[in-house]
Amino acid sequence: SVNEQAVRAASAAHPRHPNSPATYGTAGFRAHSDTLDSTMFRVGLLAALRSKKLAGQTIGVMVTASHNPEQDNGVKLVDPHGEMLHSSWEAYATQLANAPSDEALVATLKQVVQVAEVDLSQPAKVVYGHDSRPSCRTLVRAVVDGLTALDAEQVNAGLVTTPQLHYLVRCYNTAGTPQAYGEPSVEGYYQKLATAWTTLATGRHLLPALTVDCANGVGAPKLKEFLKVVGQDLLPVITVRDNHTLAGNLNMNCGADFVKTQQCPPRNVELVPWQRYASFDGDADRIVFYYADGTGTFHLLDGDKIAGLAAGFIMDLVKDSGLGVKVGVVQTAYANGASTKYLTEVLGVPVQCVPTGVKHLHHAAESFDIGVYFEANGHGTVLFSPSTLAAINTHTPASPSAAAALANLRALVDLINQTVGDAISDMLLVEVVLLHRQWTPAQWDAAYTDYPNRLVKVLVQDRHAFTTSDAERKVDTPAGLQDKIDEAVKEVVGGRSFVRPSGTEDCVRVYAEAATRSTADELANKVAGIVH
Ligand code: 16G
Ligand code: ZN
Repeated sequence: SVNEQAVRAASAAHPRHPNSPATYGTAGFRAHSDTLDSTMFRVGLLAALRSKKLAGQTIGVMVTASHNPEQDNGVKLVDPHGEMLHSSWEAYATQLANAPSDEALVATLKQVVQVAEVDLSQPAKVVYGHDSRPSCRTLVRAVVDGLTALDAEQVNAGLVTTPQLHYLVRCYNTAGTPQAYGEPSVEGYYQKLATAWTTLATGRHLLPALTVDCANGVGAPKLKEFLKVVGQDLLPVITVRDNHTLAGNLNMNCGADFVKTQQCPPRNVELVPWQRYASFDGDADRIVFYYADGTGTFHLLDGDKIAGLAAGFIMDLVKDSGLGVKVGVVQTAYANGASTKYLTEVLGVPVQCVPTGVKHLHHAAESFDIGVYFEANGHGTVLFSPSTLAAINTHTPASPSAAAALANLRALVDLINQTVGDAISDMLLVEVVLLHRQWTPAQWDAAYTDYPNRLVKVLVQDRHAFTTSDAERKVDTPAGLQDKIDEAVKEVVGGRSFVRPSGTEDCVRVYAEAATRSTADELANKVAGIVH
């Protein structure tokens, strides 16, 4: 049974903050760091229970608030395969976080043990890590207190990117099996990626250096560590916004979220025309690319563009190697209509649309032989099904060119972090394609031109009154709203618009797309007016 004494005593050292976050949402718990101490302690308890439930398999805990302001923090659990916590357990996280007192926490804990049928006699093992936020030190200590209260074995991964933590979890749980994913260490992660990169890049004509904005976050030291392993002579990269220790800098006027939402380079960065740039977000699980043309005009190469680039390249390798497997792409409603058109009509690849949130994309991508998924915001990866991996490993190529394609595909499997979107790994994926194609960013961009679009935030009385269906492309309630949106859309050439409640902020988001900048803006404002 639960050591109530130990839990109660430990909980007393982590009293609940009245403003601590109430729900475990798409991004886990996220809030101002001052409110999170009890939340972290309780997540430590839950991670231990989750591991026990899964017979002692290793669970991950990542302390980060990604692209949020530096004073915020957050926490997410990682399931054994390196994927997001199973949704059936999100409610337990919420229940534990909301218990009003130490006594109530003990009672809730016992209830979770019972409802989730956790066998407390099982062992527990948890690996935890954190991003570069100053608040992480004390918050990680609270997680550790939770783990200790339930006697979980602990591995401290220290300062890591979110995808590195996901990688570690999968490695621990597959070690010694035929599905072994890699050495369970950050060095093992670098080695795996560097070896794959070396295979794919050796003998190619190097492209000019890529400049990477690290959002002044954990991506900075980790990218630099990786570059040391792989060597600048094989991967020329210049890091900027790479000071993760100076307070006040994280995500400040830079990073993937800033670049994507502001549609401009990081503040005070003068882009050299036609050169390649990329931006990581604060925990290095998202990346976007961009460049300026000869007139200085900014061009964004977002998650949709990455999906198109990656899918086209992988389809070519599959065809050239003679493998009979199928590629599919997963997007959300935010994907630019021009990208969906390009994927279906030019590449001829099946595209599936799912609700926002990595877990939905990841899950859908698992149903393809090779599933490419990206959110427009730059989060995504590529998944290879078990049977596809077997085929890639055992296939006998029919010609030297088929053998070369197969060797590239094998290296690509190792280059891609299949547990979750990963800025470092996705950077390498894009760079491999550009290297092999000898493309400038403008040649990559030429695949299609984004339709003008606008995203607006609408503050409403109760965002939970808004429910959607058809992968968030239709609102079901409030009743009658969809009809009004349809009417507004009909009046605009090339119009498309949808409304969804945010999963991370107290607001409703309106997206609109149209043939021109001004009509896209008009449509967004009109629909926002209807929602309000
Ligand atoms: C979360 C999601 C991200 C999504 C975003 C949408 C994960 C790990 N993260 O950050 O994928 O794009 O929410 O935010 O699933 P919104 O619901 O506020 O629009
Ligand atoms: Zn992130």
